[in-house]
Amino acid sequence: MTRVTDGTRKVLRTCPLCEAVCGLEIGLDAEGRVVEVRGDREDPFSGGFICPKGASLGRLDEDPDRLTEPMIRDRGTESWRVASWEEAFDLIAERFPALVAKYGRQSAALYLGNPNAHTIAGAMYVPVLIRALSTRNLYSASTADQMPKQVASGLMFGDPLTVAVPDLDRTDYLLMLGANPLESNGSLCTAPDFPGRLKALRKRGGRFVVVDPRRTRTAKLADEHLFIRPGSDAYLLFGIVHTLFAEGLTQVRVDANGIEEVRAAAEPFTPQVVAERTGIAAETIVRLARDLAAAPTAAVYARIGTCTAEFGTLTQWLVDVINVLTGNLDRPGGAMFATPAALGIVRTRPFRTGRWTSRVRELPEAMGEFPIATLAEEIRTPGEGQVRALITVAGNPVLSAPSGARLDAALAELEFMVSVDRYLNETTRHADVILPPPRTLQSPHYDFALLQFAVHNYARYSRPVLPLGDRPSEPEILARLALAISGQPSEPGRDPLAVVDELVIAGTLHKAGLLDRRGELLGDNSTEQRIDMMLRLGPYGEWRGGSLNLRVLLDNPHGIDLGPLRPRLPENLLTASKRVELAPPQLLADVDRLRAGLGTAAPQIVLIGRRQLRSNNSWMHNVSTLVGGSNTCTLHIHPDDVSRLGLDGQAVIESAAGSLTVPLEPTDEIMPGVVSLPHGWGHADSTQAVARAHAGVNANVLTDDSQVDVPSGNAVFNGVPVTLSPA
Ligand SMILES: Nc1nc2c(c(=O)[nH]1)N[C@H]1C(S)=C(S)[C@@H](COP(=O)(O)OP(=O)(O)OC[C@H]3O[C@@H](n4cnc5c(=O)[nH]c(N)nc54)[C@H](O)[C@@H]3O)O[C@H]1N2
Ligand SMILES: Nc1nc2c(c(=O)[nH]1)N[C@H]1C(S)=C(S)[C@@H](COP(=O)(O)OP(=O)(O)OC[C@H]3O[C@@H](n4cnc5c(=O)[nH]c(N)nc54)[C@H](O)[C@@H]3O)O[C@H]1N2
Ligand code: SF4
Ligand SMILES: [Mo]
Repeated sequence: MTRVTDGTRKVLRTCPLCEAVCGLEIGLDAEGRVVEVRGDREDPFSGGFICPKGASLGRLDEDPDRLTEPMIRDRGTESWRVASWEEAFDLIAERFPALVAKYGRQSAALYLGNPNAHTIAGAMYVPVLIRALSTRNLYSASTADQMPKQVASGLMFGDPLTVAVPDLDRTDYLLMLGANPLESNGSLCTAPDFPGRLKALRKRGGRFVVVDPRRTRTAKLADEHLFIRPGSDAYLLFGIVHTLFAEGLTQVRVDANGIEEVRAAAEPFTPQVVAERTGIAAETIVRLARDLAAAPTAAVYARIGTCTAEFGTLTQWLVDVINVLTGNLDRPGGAMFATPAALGIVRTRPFRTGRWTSRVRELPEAMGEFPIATLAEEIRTPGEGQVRALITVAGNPVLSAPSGARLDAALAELEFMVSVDRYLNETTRHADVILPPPRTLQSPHYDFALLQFAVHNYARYSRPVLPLGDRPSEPEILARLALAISGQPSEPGRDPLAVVDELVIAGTLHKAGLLDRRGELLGDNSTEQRIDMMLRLGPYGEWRGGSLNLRVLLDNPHGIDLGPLRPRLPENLLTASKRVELAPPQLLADVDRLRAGLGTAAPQIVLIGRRQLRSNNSWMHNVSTLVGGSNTCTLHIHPDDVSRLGLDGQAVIESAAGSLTVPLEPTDEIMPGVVSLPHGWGHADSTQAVARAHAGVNANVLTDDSQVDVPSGNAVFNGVPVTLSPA
């Protein structure tokens, strides 16, 4: 894996910074400093692709403002001091269990942020923490992101992780809504070099259409771009479904229940009726339906612009309804399911939501979580079960949750808070204790979550490339935190990580009837042995008639190609009927809300978000090579709106939730009546020097936590009514 040239060594590992899972080749000097980062050309999935963030991995990992040691804050002050790991865990063991004893289990809450989808700690060790907490107050970035897709998929296929992805490399026609992979590099569609894959689609004669209120870089690459009124994607998709039925274009190829119910539900949404609401002409909607039906293969794909919206779940449902009705679900070139190498979470019962509801607003749980949109009121509303203590792991909800300013104020009222995070930032400044994870290069990597959504089957494991020294790994931090909140001091000489891993290994092998094979598991430590076990028990695994195990991945450090996506139905269905459920009652019930929306007048100006290539939510603004230029926090606005409203330079933007003063960036790449502000900014008080100098404003001051997508409880960030006035 390592080769030595003039004192530097080259190491290989997966980039953990976004969902594209690119292979990297990293040059390290004798002191372990990163001197160069390139795309790994021998990676069979990413083929050498790299983006500016991956290229800055060294700068990010070596950021001098990163925390390297635990921090303790003196209560009621802003004054922080460095502490030892023992002192930090002892303080938690002293305070946390006492609070829970006083107020009950539900008084403790956990928030899990986005990087948990990218780390081994998040995938393998967060469950230990959840078990130790045993509270219903679980929250994550999922309800500010993809929960609508998971609820729709869960109800249709029985498992919320059974998410169909466009078969990008083989499709003839791609309809993409609310995604901008040329900036984001793709989401819920793991595809390194997404731009190259889109160019290849066109080159092989395929067609690709983008639906977005902005003419994005992705839209410019497409054959056709359609502007759409924010929040109206469900109307457009229903118009397409209506047309498919009206013109006899349906050709269902999978076993599905509910086709007639879908036809009836689509009845009122004629292309003529939805045209005004969407801003897309009826003839265009009819043409889209005909093109989707006529293409040899086609896929509809819709991402964050359509998830974080008023009708997020209905939109995600209709995406797969169209994939089914056009005969494209589960066939090459259509929308397919990956076959990831590692054994995933084994569910045995069909997915349901609402098994319990939140205390204050009675919002249903989904996947065991409550919507992040209700956390602030759960903290601020007195009564039994009021949240008094919070743990955050890899999250910055003050900048990423709706009504961020309200949440900011709520966090200040907590009696105790612990954050596992690499920075002292807008959220963690409220903590009593911050526990920093080690550097990325000191951590192993395997993409448990993201390879579930890959457009090609693939596996790659990276060992840590730098030694940990005497500090704990992030898995160990989580294991020790789980002990501390349970009031158990960590015993010297007892490795809590090995204890956790042994329990999991024994339990899994017992269920599989393979306890006698324990001795065969490979790996330098118990984490690696667990990974080996999941590979052996996975669909390509040595214990399942294949040959895959950890040894194979260690021998292939560039990663291995496990072949194109292959049909999975009905084997991967977990619905009670063992058929695709096209018309889940819970979703049909929400169609009334959509119909009611047709009658309401559209607001004059609505706010949407956008992503920036050299950014990642809130936490990469402290690297000078990444900020500045196009990566600044400005309000995109159409020049006609600027002159109509008499604006100049800056404007005051106001919503039901709050107001901000923002610099304007007039551009005809956005629809009139729509403005766009990126999220993740607002670092005016930051202790991070570069981020403070490029502060921007918190877009989520404007978003409103009282608005959620009903079936999933997901936050609504796009289509927020706002007014603008001169600053
Ligand atoms: N208005 C608006 N709001 C949005 C969105 C939007 O489009 N518009 N998008 C939403 C989406 S899709 C998401 S995913 C959420 C993100 O919401 P969050 O996950 O809450 O926010 P991030 O900014 O990703 O914060 C990640 C945190 O993890 C820390 N971190 C980074 N790496 C590690 C690590 O290895 N270990 C640990 N322990 N910590 C680490 C960082 O320092 C940072 O504090 O934001 C949502 N908010
Ligand atoms: N460079 C970079 N990459 C990232 C991130 C980042 O912050 N920066 N964040 C990561 C995360 S957490 C995620 S979840 C993914 C998200 O990945 P994507 O889903 O590709 O996210 P965006 O680039 O924000 O693209 C969303 C698009 O939706 C459009 N849009 C807004 N409202 C609507 C609407 O109502 N209807 C339609 N049809 N379109 C709408 C916006 O104009 C925008 O172009 O990106 C990930 N990758
Ligand atoms: S596209 Fe994503 S995974 Fe690839 S180098 Fe950039 S940040 Fe890393
Ligand atoms: Mo996200």
